[in-house]
Amino acid sequence: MFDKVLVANRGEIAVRVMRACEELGIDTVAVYSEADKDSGHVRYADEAYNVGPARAADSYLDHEAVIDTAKKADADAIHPGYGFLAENAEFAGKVEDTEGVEWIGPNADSMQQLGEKTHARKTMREADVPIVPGTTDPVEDPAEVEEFGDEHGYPIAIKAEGGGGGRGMKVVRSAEEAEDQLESAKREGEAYFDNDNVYLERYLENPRHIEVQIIADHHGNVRHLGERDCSLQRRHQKVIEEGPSPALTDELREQIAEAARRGADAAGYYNAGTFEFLVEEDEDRGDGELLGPDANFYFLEVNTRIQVEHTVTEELTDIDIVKSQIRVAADEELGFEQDEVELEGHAMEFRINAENAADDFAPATGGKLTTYDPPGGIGVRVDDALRQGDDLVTDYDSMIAKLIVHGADREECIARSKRALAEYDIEGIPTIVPFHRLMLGDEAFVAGTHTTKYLDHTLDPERIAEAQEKWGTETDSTASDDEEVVEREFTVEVNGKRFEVDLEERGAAAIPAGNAGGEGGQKPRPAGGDDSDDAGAGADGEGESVTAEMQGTILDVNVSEGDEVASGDVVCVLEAMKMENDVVTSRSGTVTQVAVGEGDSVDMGDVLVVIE
Ligand code: MV4
Repeated sequence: MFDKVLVANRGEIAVRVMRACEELGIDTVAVYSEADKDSGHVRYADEAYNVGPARAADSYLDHEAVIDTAKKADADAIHPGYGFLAENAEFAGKVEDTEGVEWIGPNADSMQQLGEKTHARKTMREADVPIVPGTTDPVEDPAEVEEFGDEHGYPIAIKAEGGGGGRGMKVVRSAEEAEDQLESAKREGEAYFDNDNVYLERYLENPRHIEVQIIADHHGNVRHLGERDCSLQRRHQKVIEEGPSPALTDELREQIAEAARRGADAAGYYNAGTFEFLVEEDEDRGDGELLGPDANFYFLEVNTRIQVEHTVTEELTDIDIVKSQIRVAADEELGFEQDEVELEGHAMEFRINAENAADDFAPATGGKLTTYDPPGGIGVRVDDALRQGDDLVTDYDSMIAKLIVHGADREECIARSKRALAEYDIEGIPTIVPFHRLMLGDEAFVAGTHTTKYLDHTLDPERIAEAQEKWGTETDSTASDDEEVVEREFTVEVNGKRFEVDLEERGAAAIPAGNAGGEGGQKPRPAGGDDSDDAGAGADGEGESVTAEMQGTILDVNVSEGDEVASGDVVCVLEAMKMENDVVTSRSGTVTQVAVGEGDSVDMGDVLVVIE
């Protein structure tokens, strides 16, 4: 097993991964950007390293910075979380090629091959996994699109070979649109993925989005952990995920999951992954009716990483997927058979995004968590990295936490979710908690008949506005600080290891600049002595008097009239800004006057002692 893992991510998923490490007895290394100095994942880690500026491309996405940090910290593996570098085959390959550092994920070759959608379609077709009717080779000519339309009818989806998620798909509704849409799909593919190859699929008008969790080891064991239903999406962003799907019979569920398992096996896949499917909805399906084994389901793509919503499956199976990822990456064998995987009850995940749902889900642009009091109790799990008092970091995505609720069945899960969301007390920033509460009372969602089109095309925005009005909290968008931040630099030694420490003191008054030219006087020195050779706080370089560098209280006077002092001697101790500062003279001579006594208050510039 690994001794130390570097987590190449931030926020809740970084903490989630570190928690798994903690339970496995593995030390954790965080990386952070300038924007994340005070973030939760940095607090949680055993060690933390700055990898660059706020801009992700210069920090979290900097391959060399991350790998160099792993080497420097002596980490023996890297876990990428989701997002950032998680699906970057080139980065995975670089980690694989780094002596002494393992990649916690699928091998770089499978990431590369499954990332190429035409290749993935071929692999799945060979493994008897149904793919959406269409092409597996790139199309170049609008005539090919029209031929496909003649044969299979419209609409047709033109997809980028390098695409995925919400990007690089164009819909062709008639032969007239073929040329323009083909051109536009190729342009997008080139711009987003550096690859202008596109392929065709029959476009399903109103599908459900079902995904199957896979975990596989290096010993040929491939298991599926059941499915999740992610049909509630807004502009390709999932907002609520649940499992099992409320729309499938057990028979269809088993067919889809088994297809995914077969596909993973055929692709030689290992570690965690998700197989995405579209399931054709039956337009006439009423409440209480389910999609059975006759329904069409089609493979869409593989996500070669842990996903945000992996927690839903963890609640259903009682399997810690992140721990499993780490174990299989360390060559351990999966400790359970397929028939030992049992799904219990029902689970839902609510993404807690710092967005105003009533304002077209606009992300918050700042703010402070003046109140942060998450729910608890039976069946409630909160994955986050926040504490009350934290400033919102707006440089990355807007998801600040996840609420995951488990119940004996969907009905209990919904009731429990309503309860938990009502308990969730967040003030200072907007969140989509009110939107979630709306959904839990929404007819289509509660009946489980919503599809991927529901939020974008059916739900009345007026109802979102009402929910926000009813359940939204005051936000403090002006929050961010005009408070003073006093920065100091120290070198400290901990257990024989040297660290440069940047200390940021918040809420304190700024340190006055001190005597002009008194270079050494700028830094208050902690009591206990400082034997550096700088000029000394309070000593007036030219003159005869030692003056106060800052406003404060005299704690102790160390000299009396007539005393001989040498440069560097402490003449008194001044307490300022909750610190004891030794006031040192830079002159040698005789003390001719002591102007202060213990307990006196002094202002900056006041004479303390005079030396001749
Ligand atoms: C489709 C589709 C219908 N038919 N493919 C959107 C993201 C991309 N990765 C795949 N997507 C879709 N592909 C065919 N042949 C509908 C979607 C789609 C969708 C899929 C999953 C979840 C939400 C979605 C929302 C809109 C469209």
